[in-house]
Amino acid sequence: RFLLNIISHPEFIAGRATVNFLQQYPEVFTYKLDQDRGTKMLRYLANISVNGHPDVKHPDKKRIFEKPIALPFDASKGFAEGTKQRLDRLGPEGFAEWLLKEKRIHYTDTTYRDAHQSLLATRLRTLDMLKAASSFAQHFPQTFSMEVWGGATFDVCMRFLHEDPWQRLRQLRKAIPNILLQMLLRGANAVGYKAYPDNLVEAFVVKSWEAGIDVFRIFDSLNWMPNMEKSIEAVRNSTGALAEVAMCYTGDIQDPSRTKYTLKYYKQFAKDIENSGAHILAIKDMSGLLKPMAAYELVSELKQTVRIPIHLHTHDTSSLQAATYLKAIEAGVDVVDCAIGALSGLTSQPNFNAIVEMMRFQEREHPFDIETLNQHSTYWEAVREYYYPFESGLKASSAEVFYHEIPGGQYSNLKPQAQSLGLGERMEDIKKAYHEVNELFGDIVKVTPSSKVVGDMALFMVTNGLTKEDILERGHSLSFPESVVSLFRGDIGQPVGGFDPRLQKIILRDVQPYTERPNEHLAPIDFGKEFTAFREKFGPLVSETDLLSYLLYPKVFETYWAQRLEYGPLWPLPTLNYFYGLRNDEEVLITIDKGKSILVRLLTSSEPDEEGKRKVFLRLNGQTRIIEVQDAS
Ligand code: 3PY
Ligand code: ZN
Repeated sequence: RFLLNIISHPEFIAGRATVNFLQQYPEVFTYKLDQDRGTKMLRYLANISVNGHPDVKHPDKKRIFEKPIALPFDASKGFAEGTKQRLDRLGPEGFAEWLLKEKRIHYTDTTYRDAHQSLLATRLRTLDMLKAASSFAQHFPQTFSMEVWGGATFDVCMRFLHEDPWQRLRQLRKAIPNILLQMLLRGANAVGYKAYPDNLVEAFVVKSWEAGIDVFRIFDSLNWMPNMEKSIEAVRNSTGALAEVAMCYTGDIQDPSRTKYTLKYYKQFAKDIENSGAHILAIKDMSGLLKPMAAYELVSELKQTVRIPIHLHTHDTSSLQAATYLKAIEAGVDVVDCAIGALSGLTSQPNFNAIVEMMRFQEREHPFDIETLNQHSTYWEAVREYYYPFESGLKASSAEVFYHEIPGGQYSNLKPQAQSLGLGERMEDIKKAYHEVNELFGDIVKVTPSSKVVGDMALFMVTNGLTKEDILERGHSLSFPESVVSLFRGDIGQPVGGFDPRLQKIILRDVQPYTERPNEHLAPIDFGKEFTAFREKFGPLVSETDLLSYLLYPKVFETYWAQRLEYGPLWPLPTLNYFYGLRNDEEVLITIDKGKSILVRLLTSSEPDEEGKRKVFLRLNGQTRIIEVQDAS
């Protein structure tokens, strides 16, 4: 099998295998990792069936799920050429010129990244995506891009889903060969919450590109240009991808009392972004604050300011954002971000299906077959049910967002965070505190990771019953959350207009702040040395991309890897069984590899013995197997 893996590898067939072949393509080793997959998966299923999934705190045992029906992919028809082939043909500059000349409005589908990050705590599993991906790509080759990676999906894959984010990307690339794949990159913070060494960010960009990313949307959580420059350089110099650089939109350009983030500010920022080498400018409205008339004004002005295409992103928290898209489209925006109907709205993106209908018979219409798009939505509606434990509980949109300015991606996380601190009933106070902290911090841009700091501070104030005045008057005697100290030290960069020196002194006391790029304080990674040490620690089966996962999230990777060895790859497990296990007498057919399936039935389980262990009786392909599971209840 090992030899077969090598000789059937595309690089080997193409005659490009070098002495580094095994290091470059460690996946040829996977046969070892995946030995005995059936038994390993059985172990997972037995455990979940007895103990439940640790992430599902209160399962509704009576809940009935409908079977999601994905639209079939017709392999005989293949894929029509799309934006991916256009980028390959024209290169990034040529592609951006083409886009700029396009009259039709273009759409990015965010279903596989931001939509579920914002609605379902980022829990969507690869298998559910793969079931619809090729069919979507076959039916809608005219889609501009699909945002499928980055942001919080990277660590959540490993932390909560037993998945390798790199494998997810490679699988999606294979399933969607004709549409640009897009990711969200937090500039100097890569896909993390803090600054990383420059050469780690660069290596991350290169490997992401190799694994399938075509569009890097780069942003900085404080709108600080120096934090984005290295990532832009990496995309431009070391990949053939598009560098889409974002200005985060906050405040309200039409409110005369908001003097920091004005139209003038955004125009200057857009100019700086264009000068930095961006192929596309993104307006990243992470909280959904860009109102329709403001969008018209902003986009019209930016169109006069820069000569690169403009891509608009928003969250529909207030329910106003379809109108924002309409006005932005009138003003000439080139691309807008939408999520498939069933995963749209509220803290997610505006409804793809509805926006397509809005544009029907209009001058800038980009035709999409609405019936097929609706059928896709029906699939996602059924899939969404599986993830009910991760719903935010938000039932309606809310204009309150213009007051608290909480980003869509953070909103659904803040509640569980509050609950874990015993503040579940105090959401109203937390939103108020969030607003107050923003004022206290001098109106800063709030998006990962700066939004997390504002959230931490808000929770700190509510927990301790503190007001803004208390912080300013008695702050010297308070012990602030570590993330707050770190922000004021300069660890995630410099905010627009700098920090308020009085507050900075209160929070930092004797700690010295700095204003250089945080990454400049970090020693570069010696990848050769690190890789050797990494393999010594984790064995020969870990790959170069695993090393990047480890360097970004050491503890998370360590746990993920231990579970990977114990349970094998769990992505092929149906979501229903992944989260809820099997009921007595339930049988499931699981495709664990191309053409290889296992049939599993849970027969019964014994009462716990004196040590609390249960015997779980299962049938694997007709053979009875007994697995001992420690009952954790
Ligand atoms: C992220 O960084 O994950 C975001 O979605 C920011 O909006
Ligand atoms: Zn977003």
